[in-house]
Amino acid sequence: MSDIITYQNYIDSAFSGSDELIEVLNPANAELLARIPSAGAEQVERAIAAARKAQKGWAARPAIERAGYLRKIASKVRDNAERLAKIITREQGKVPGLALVEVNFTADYLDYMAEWARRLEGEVLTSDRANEHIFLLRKPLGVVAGILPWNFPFFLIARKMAPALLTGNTIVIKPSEETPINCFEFAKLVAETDLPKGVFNVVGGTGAKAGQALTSSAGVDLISFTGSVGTGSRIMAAAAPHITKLNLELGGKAPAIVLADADLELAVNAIKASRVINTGQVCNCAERVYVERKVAEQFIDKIASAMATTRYGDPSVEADLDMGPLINQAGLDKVAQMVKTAIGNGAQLVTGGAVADKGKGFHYQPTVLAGCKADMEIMRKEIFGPVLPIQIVDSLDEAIALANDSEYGLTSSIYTRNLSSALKASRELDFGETYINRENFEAMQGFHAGTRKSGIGGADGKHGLYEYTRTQVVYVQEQS
Ligand code: TXE
Repeated sequence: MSDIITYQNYIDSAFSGSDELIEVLNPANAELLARIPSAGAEQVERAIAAARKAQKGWAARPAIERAGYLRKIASKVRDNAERLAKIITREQGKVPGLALVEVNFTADYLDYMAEWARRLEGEVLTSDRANEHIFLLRKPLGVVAGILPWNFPFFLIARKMAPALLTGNTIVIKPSEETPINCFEFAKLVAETDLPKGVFNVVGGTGAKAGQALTSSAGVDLISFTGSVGTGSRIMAAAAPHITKLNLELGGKAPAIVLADADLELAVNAIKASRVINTGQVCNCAERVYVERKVAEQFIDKIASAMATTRYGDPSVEADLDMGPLINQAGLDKVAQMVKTAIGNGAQLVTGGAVADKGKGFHYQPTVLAGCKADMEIMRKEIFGPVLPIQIVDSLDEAIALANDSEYGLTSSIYTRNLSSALKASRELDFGETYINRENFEAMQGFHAGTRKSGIGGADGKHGLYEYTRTQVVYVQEQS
């Protein structure tokens, strides 16, 4: 096992280890891939202190200079795209094509955020007083803590780092302990640039130790987190004593509404692709379907056939797969248990429904469940796996009411050829995003934000960028 790399924290532009290590496994075959440091409070505080020390100088540079560094890093990412994609496939389990999309999208995202350098704007406000000038300045927050999930681990580095750095903040990133290798490889690329010391830091570790230390620190000005509702809630509690600002993306339970007048082929293809992509581990992929009775049988037949043809396995070894494994044993157990409970509560298994016999990896069969009811766990909780539960409805109104009756409010979709139905749905669906006649992904120039337990604040575009700033209003009275 001599070729197993032990990665190090990246603090103040230097790599340093930890006594305690965490093993990173390949989810497709449970083989050991690498070891990473399990940082504790002392290392986390050192990273925060480095970021603090660097922040004022970083913010003092012209935004266009800060953007230049983002562009340099984007270029390094592109130069290493194939290698990085292979790493992501091995540690996260997504198929090579999608891993490459993730890497290139990450580079594009860094470039996109860099473009904002000349567009950061304050405001000049009208005063009620004579000879007074009111200026609204937009300022960085200070030190950002970025806590990453494992489903799009590489892109999430950029989603948090790019707006943070562009607006003059510095950052400490903690990748998920499930998928940290790509983040340490990213840090190595950053280290090859002349990015000033302490602007970008990475600490490895668990949520309970490194994550808790980061989110409960008095030295952090914004916590930007993507992950589960439970962890989001724990982070809010950790942030409470210092009233630290939060930006939380906590997943979804995206409803897909299929009306009788929909283009069924399009609906089937889009919903299937969305349920299979990244093995169903995407915050905005279709998690439940409401189909109108008139086309229900046809839709269920078609989607079941489509799901049954899904090619899956170990994406590092087998070519032309549609999906790889789930992230870990806990993810596999959760999906299996949810399907079992749904069937026990009366859902009909149309296809799939079992852990796949694929050696030691965490593979689950693509599954369709019909006859689901609103109160079933499978229609209410995030599955995060290749399982599609379907409920029949009698009208658009019923579908919208069921869709909205959820603790999540991230994304939603509707399939119809009727413009009025599409417009009514976009007006009444109570979600941060609504897709009409398509599924995910979201655009980098959009605004990815959920309501209810899906989170607080959002990411991407102008609105996402400004989440990393605060305003200061300056009143100037002219002297006579
Ligand atoms: O997420 P966690 P898990 C959902 C999805 C999935 C479930 C569980 O339903 O099945 O969450 O995934 C860090 N303080 N999503 O358990 O625990 C942790 O180290 C600070 C949806 O992997 O939320 C990791 O870096 N940090 C989601 C990150 O939080 C803590 C994407 C995410 O882990 C911490 C991922 C703590 N106390 C999962 N505890 C989406 N929004 O798309 C953990 N962490």
